[in-house]
Amino acid sequence: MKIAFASDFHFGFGDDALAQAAEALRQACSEADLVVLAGDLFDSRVPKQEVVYDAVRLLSEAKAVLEAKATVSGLKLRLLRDGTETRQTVPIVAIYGTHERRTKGLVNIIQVLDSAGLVLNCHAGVVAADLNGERVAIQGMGGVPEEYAKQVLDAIEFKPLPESFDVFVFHQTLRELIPAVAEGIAAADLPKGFDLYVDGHIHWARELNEGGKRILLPGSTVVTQMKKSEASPKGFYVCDSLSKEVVFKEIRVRPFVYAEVEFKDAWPEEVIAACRLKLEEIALKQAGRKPLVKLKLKGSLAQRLSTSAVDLTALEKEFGERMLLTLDRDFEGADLKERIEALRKKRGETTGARGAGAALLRERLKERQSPWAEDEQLFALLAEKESEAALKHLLAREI
Ligand SMILES: [Mn+2]
Repeated sequence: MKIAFASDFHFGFGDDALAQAAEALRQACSEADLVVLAGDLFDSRVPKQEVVYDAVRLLSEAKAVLEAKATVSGLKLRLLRDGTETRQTVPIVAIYGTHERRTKGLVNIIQVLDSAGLVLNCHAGVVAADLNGERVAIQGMGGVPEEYAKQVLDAIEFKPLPESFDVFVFHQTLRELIPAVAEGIAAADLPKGFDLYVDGHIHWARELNEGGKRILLPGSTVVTQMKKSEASPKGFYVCDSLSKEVVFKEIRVRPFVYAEVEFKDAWPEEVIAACRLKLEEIALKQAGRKPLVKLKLKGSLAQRLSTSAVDLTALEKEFGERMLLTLDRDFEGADLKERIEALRKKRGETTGARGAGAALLRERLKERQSPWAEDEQLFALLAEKESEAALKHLLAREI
């Protein structure tokens, strides 16, 4: 049996996300009997209806292709979930990722797609696929906050099925890959005995072997963070469950170029000239789609000039027609105050006023020694603007 593993489509993250997911999914359907999606199909917890519309159309198309194939090949599917076993026909298996995860009591978009018959949600469940006497079993766990991952893994007690090619699909950071996330799980924490482990979440494709566990990271199909690590090929994996062979299939994507220029005690005009030279060089190499380009400016400026002394607006305008350009000033020694300000601004943008509001509310509740101060679900519901659900939650619990 051929199984395709893809991940992190991030529907809703601009036009590239849809176009590149479509390319990956169409190619995966033409090459595999079964498609497994390892989370973050969508970029947000509550995607816009326009985004859902596009995704539904794409998945319906993929489902039709795979179902037609299954009719010819005789592929049989069963889903074991919540203590019941059901016969299924949809050869697309999915879990939710960190971007789609919602708090207890709320419905996530993968559950919506599952109930619409477009995917089989295998979070805490098993999809068993039989093809001509050969069996593949896919089990999974959706993306949870890193600090709870081990706990959830242990609670569900995943076990491989007898006499099958067993795949465990999840959506977490692995300490072996990103040691900085100290609370994350390590390969040793993963359930034992599976033939293959497939992890979403990490956006670059890679195959690794940790302590005898074979782990595949399909990576994302779109660049969502302009980091050096995202400048690697995008695509999906196809695994042959009989030969156990795995092949990476690259897809066509908008080119992403990450480059750095380094300076020492440079004057602003020197910085601009060097950047222009580098950008010309990048632009010349590109043919076809407008590339995404990130140019990082490193090193130091003359006489400890502030980074604002380097005016890059003309450069941005000059190359705007030829590329989607981001210039990142990362000069050392420049105004520390300025950098701290920038960092603060960035933090404020991501956590937002909502986070500050929640912190204030919690503080007030603590002052009054209210037991609600510790109620994580209440805060999660408020953060998702689910005021009605929050009210219900308040009324349901007697304190
Ligand atoms: Mn992701």
